[in-house]
Amino acid sequence: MYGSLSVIDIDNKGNRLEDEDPIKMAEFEAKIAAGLKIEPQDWMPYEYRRQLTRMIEQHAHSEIIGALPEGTWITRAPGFRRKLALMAKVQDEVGHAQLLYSAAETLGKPREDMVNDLINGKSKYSNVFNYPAVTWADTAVIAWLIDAGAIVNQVTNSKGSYGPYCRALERICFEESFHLKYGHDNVVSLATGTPVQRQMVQEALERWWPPIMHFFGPPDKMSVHTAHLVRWKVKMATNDSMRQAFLDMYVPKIQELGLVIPDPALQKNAQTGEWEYTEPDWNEFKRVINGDGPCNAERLAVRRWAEEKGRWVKKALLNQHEPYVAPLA
Ligand code: FAQ
Repeated sequence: MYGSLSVIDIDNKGNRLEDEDPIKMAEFEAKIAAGLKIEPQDWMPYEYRRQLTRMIEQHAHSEIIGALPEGTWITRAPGFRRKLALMAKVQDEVGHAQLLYSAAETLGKPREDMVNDLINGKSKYSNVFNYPAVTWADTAVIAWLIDAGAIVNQVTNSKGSYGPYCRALERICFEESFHLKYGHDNVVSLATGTPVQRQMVQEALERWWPPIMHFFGPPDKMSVHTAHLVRWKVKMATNDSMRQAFLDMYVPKIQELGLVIPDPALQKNAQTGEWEYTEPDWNEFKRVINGDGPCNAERLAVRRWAEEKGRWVKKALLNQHEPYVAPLA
């Protein structure tokens, strides 16, 4: 069972594509070309396993850390119904992390190691969750537009080659669609509300636009992993195509609400059909994904705290708890 392989076993398999068995490699690639799924027990080259583990693990971390910016608003949500909906959404995001950690575990990396790599700052997670949700309007923009970006990515990649990841993505997308509706409803309420509410949502859009543009990853010409991942149908579209698909779907919807996207250069080129935009600051992106964003330290501190406080539950479930000693009378 691959599920019980340790990380060390995987590392010992070597990592050069040219070292892989050419017959097995040809069969593997033919299977992918035919649109069949690769399952955990199937042979796969080391690089496919490594890339998938990296990507699914980063995705799982993003969901669990992604619960935090909106989570900070649960106690301050405007009204009981909004609070209930926000709580349900945040809970869903944590559930998505569980599904994704399980999918990543099928590739051999134990969950404990993934969690340790997250809290020790070794693993990446999505850039967007390193920014604060300053006002209630930020939560509305996150739930609408970050979830929209996530759906564009996940619906596309759910048609990919690795069975457990695709099945997790399908399930996640059902729930994300509800999040998107919830976020849209909140943005519409604010955009059609009082002048103060309108201003609040406009300012939130201005804060979130650059991170959203970063969200789809660096431009294709700077992307490190896209070539391998597209070849093996892990990524079913490149970073730039996903960004374009998002702009195509959401720029008209944002403008319909009378909100102004903070990029004067943003326009669709009638000849190419492509959106032209000002490149977001890719140096900022690099800083943020490498640990130096406005909230990186705070986000990891919360996860470390949760790990420490929850350790006794884990021990109890694994039957590793200290035996109970009754106090002396
Ligand atoms: N943030 O060569 P590429 C959500 C890194 S879920 C941070 O282009 P790749 C739900 C990349 O890891 C959001 N790092 O990489 C929700 C690599 O670094 P490495 C998460 C990023 O993998 C909503 C380096 O840059 N979704 O939002 C980012 O081919 C609301 C080079 O980049 C997924 O994870 C980034 N944005 O393409 C939850 C989807 N972009 O590992 C709560 C699955 C790139 O070499 C509230 N992942 N990097 O050190 C993917 O589709 C891909 O991994 C990309 C990046 C497209 C993110």
